[in-house]
Amino acid sequence: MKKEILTVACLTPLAAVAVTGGNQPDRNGAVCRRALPNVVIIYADDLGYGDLSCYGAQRVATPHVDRLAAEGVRFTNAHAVAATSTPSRYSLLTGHYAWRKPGTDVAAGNAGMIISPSQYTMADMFRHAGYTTAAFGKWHLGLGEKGGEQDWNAPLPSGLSDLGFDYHYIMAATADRVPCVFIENDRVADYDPSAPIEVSYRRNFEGEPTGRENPELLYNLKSSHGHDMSIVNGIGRIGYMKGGGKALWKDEHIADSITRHAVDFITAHRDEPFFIYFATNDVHVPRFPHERFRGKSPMGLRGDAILQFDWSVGQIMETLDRLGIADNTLVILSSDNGPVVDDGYADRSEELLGDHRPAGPYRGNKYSAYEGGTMVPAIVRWPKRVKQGAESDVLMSQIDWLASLGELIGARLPKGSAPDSRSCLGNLLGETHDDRPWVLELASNRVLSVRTPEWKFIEASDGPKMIPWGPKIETGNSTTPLLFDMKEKYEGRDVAADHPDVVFEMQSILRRERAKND
Ligand code: NG6
Ligand code: CA
Repeated sequence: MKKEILTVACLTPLAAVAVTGGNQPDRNGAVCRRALPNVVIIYADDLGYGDLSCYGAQRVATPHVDRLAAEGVRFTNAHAVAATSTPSRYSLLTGHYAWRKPGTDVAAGNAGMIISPSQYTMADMFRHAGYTTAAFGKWHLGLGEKGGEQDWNAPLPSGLSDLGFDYHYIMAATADRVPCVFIENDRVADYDPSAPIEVSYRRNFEGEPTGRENPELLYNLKSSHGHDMSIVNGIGRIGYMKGGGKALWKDEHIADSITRHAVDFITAHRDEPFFIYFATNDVHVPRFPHERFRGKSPMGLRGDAILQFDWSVGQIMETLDRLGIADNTLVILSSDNGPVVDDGYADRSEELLGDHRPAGPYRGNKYSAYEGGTMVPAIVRWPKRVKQGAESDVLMSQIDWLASLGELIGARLPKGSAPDSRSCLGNLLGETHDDRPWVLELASNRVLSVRTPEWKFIEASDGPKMIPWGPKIETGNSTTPLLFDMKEKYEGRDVAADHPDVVFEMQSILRRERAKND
């Protein structure tokens, strides 16, 4: 089911004046199309607020990311919408809070499409404005119409082309979930007809080894919890698969493959405005970077994966520089959720962490309701308009990036689309400092928090204090509501009892927002 694509190649005249300084389009829209800035979103996976040297990391150096920060604006109060991947990505790409929609929690590798083709996405927005659009890397938002029923040996009947992407080269879910193959434009890339692919999240296929029964076959990485089903490339995964042959990825080549495809795409489309969603596999588990990076950080494989992420950023920038288009490309770098150290593989990241603080000064990690779950690095570089070396502590959320970028390119969003996204373009470009009055954060157990410039409120819930399945992470669950004064960055002292009025106000915000679902 394809959406009708309008071929609006131009900005509205008003926006054209703002961006081009008055260049008017010719009849084919050529001038105005080229005047649009390219937009590249570099979206890391599980990269924490404290994981980059420009955010204070000492035990790992990230010179390419640091360059973006030095030449752009670095945000110190930017939030992902959720503390896990699928709901964060869903919200970023649709401008609709994932908690409003059932079925948006961490997706299996054979989940059906979570964003429905009739929803308006960020990619639709760029495509309608005349951009060529592409997605690379981690998808994790489902493919095909019905979960569990995809035929991976034929073109998928629905996928990213129905969501506004002209081109895609993606992983269906995460590197720790089957199927372990890349999907290029709805088909398994490098498909190997001699090894038909079967996938199940319910049962294994006859005669296929698993991490649980054949741990001796885990020659690249052993699991620390879970990840004991199919074995691919000597690494245990979540879910069962059979076949794949030459199409199966090698984890050590994932960053190279994703990056090469993005570089080729940029090179081919250098003369037209493009929007790229570049979603790296780094630094998610299983961490098994290329040998160029393995052993290169003192922090083990997690640190090595950060180095590999930085390299990927460098490759994108080098390509933009080489083609002479870096100055007219708006690059946004961020992460889908907070960091996690041991997330299910015995990669020694915990033992070798030393005094590195992946979440910086914040409490909690990925999955948590505490700030460590959603506080993420965010950097915007666009030399044409963004001041160099700026820093901003404006309160912002990725939920607003769709509307903000829409304002930048003069997009007219269809009525009812991106309902939770508000433009804060000035903030995103470092030109204004208008705090969002509040930001909503979704923890992995669906508990909602409200963050304002001054306060952090976590609603009451009855879940466990610690994540129950393995990683040593505080959830932030509490049977009474929690309130923290964010002058102290670490949420250590609950002051709810001292400020019943603030607690009431925060509860009202949640009530009002939830009521919009009805
Ligand atoms: C968890 C996985 C974890 C990771 C996470 C999703 C186990 C034991 N843990 O269930 O490894 O894949 O899901 O991470 O299987 S996310 O960043 O994609 O949301
Ligand atoms: Ca993630």
